[in-house]
Amino acid sequence: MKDFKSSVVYQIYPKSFNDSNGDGIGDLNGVIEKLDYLKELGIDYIWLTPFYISPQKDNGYDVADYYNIEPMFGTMEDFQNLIKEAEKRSIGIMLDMVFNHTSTKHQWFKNALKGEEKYKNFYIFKEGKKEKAPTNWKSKFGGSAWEYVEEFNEYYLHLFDVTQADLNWDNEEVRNEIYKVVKFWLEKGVKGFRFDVINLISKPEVFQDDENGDGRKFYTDGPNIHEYLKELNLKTFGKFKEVITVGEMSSTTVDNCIHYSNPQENELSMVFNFHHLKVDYENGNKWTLMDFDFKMLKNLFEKWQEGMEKGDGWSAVFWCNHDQPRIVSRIGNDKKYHKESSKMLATTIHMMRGTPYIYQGEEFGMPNPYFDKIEDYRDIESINYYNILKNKGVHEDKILEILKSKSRDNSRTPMQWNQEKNAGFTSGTPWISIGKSYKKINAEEALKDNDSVFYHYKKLIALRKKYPIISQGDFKMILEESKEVFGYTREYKNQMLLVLNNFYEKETEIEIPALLLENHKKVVTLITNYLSSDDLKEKIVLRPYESIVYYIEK
Ligand code: TEU
Ligand code: CA
Repeated sequence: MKDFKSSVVYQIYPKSFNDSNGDGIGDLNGVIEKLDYLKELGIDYIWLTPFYISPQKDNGYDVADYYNIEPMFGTMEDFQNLIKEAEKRSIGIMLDMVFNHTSTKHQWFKNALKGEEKYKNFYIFKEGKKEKAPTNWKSKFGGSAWEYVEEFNEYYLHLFDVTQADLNWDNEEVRNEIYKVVKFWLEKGVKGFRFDVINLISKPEVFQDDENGDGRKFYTDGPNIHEYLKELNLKTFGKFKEVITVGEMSSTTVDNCIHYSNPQENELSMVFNFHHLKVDYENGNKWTLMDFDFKMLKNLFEKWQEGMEKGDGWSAVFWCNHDQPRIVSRIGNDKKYHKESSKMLATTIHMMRGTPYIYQGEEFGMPNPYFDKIEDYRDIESINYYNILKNKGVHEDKILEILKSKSRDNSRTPMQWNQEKNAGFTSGTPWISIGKSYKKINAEEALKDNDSVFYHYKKLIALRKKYPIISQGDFKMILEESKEVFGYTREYKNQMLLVLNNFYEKETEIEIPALLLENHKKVVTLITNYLSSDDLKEKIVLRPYESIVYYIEK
């Protein structure tokens, strides 16, 4: 049995991973073909984003049937085969469960639209007038969170796209249907679950206008959320001790996340939060251009690392996923310091307290694709905001600049496998264009180069297996005042890790606090991103994006 604290999860967005049959869309057999590659990297679990029946308005996060596989991804037999082949390589499969909403093409919603009371109660319908929605809440993809249904003179709630109707978790029948779905996949041998925006499922009793926000304060970490998660745990995966779970928590708090993930609570194994990925949002607004705020980033890491540790909670630690631009383009430097900055960012995450998640392509430093026309974009959120900004009078060029840095499609371009046509992703026409960098930055090149980003990730994973301090140690931030360096220690028994990361191109000298230099029995440099780095001493010069980890025994 694997321990999730010393495990590493690899996220696959099947549509963009590997196409086995030339239709331009990645598929489950494509994943099977690449299992040996993932085995080489050393990961423990694969999290697959949704491949269920879906009209694909939001690339599968709009589920129309939880029990069947969208034919373009493959068949149930392919899926069983994937489980079996992964298991042979000691890799567990984690599934993505989207239970805040269903597609409006789901049979439940279709029945609701026919006026069947039972199914109307599966969703959140509220009375309203044609001119005025029940509340002023905003959808996370832009526009109102309510859609009017003429026949009923009512609105239904959709926190995301209008084709993603929110489920009514206060209805016990809905909860039982959901538990059935989880059990169905458990019986197929699934080893983990990622629950999509799970902290948004419990809606308030009274629906009212949000005077100073978009409504999120009423439904985020809502009134019955902990009760519902406990029930989900008890009625489904709780009996399967080896199954791991991670909840995607939108706009959440440390206290709630402790509650979600403290083992005594019997809710989830761990949680994602996104606060550290909003440090380049001007005044909290994603659709702007801004350099990342390093001070804010450091403060957030400190707050979450120390807070979660105090409450015995557990975090998923990560930079990248299918909703986020590529980190080497966002915080690193994907031109001059591609390797150095990719490795530094990797070390920063993998040495923190939590379970690291790697998003496909991150392991060799895949950058943003730098699309320069609107036709290249596929993502519903990007296209919605393109129109919203256009209507606000923002200049086309400016909008394209913003999308180039912020669009979710930055992470969704095909996996760059090699230098061949379509980066080796498909023999057909890819559903979304390939990134410009693929000739230089791809998996095959990375595997040929001993000093590549890939081998750095591989080493980080191997170190986690060898040194319990990496999963068990207590976290403390050091060098708080540094404007360039994020430094921290981890402590466990008589051991210590000292982790130094220069987030900038500028060379910088740091002073190691005297206390950390005393009484050493043994000091080893565990990993760095230069051929060799300074030994541990009072003053250390960090070169551009240099990152060093010292292991100390006292
Ligand atoms: O994401 C939730 C979510 O909050 C993000 O989509 C967020 O709104 C966006 O990145 C901010 O710009 C999850 C899935 O990861 C995402 O792919 C889905 O679109 C969404 O839920 C709806 O299911
Ligand atoms: Ca295919």
